[in-house]
Amino acid sequence: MGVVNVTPDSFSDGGRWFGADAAIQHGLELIAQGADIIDVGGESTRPGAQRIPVDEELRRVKPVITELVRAGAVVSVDTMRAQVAQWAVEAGVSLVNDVSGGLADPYMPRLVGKAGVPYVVMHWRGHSHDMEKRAVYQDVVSEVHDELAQRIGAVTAEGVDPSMIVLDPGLGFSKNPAPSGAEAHNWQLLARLGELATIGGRDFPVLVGASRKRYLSKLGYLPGWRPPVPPDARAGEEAREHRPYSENDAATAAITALVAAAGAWCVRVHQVPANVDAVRVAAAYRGAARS
Ligand code: PMM
Repeated sequence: MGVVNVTPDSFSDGGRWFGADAAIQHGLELIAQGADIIDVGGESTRPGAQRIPVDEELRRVKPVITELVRAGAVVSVDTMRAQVAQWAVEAGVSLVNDVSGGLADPYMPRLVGKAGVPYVVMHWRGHSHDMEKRAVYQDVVSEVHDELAQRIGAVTAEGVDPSMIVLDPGLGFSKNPAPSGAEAHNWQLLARLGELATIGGRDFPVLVGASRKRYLSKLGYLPGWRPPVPPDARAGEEAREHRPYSENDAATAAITALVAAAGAWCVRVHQVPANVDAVRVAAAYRGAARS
């Protein structure tokens, strides 16, 4: 799944594809590079982000989704709002990707159930403006598992067909970015992905959104890399703390290989070619392991 963020402020690519034409071109490029699904979102969920009005979200995604559907792409809409999902489903998107797993908008599960499209239910504990303070767990894997199980119960009660649900551990969302130790929530979820997929005796497909996130920046600077010198104040500040998000593509591809080998159904990534290769590596590896 290739990401097209039509936002001025997303985590790693905010502003790059903000204009509709640039976003459409980028989506078409990701397909040409091997993405099977294009995920189009109009609202940034970076830590600390404030919400935007629904009209603005629709204004951002409408031309991009319309054009990508017209080009024959399999399109997913990344939204927490039923109103946006409804427009997108009518416009021809194949999948609703709701980072709140139906918690942000009570009308979402019923809408998705009626539409009969696949539904990505991500682990989420609250909106971005204060999600970091909710990163408190005794055992992150069992708590994420149990909270996802609750969401499955809630959305199926609203009419979502369980066979249409894709689970997502929500890397970076109310998860501590620490690289090791008891607080390394993202790494523990990745290492024990298989435990998350089985809920109520049923195995769900799993989507992993590891791409470029902050916990990868905590791995340390790449050999030979030097922080940029201000005047770019944001880049300077970011670089002093940890390496920039744009330097995380190789680490992302490494994670893709690991989770694909562990049986993940989909990876949501910003940069496609290396991740297509990583998926091929995992397929060959799994094939050999089976034989
Ligand atoms: N992460 C982001 C946005 N949407 N959707 C799913 N299903 N899973 C994710 O992990 C996820 C998502 C935030 O990442 P970005 O703003 O860097 O694209």
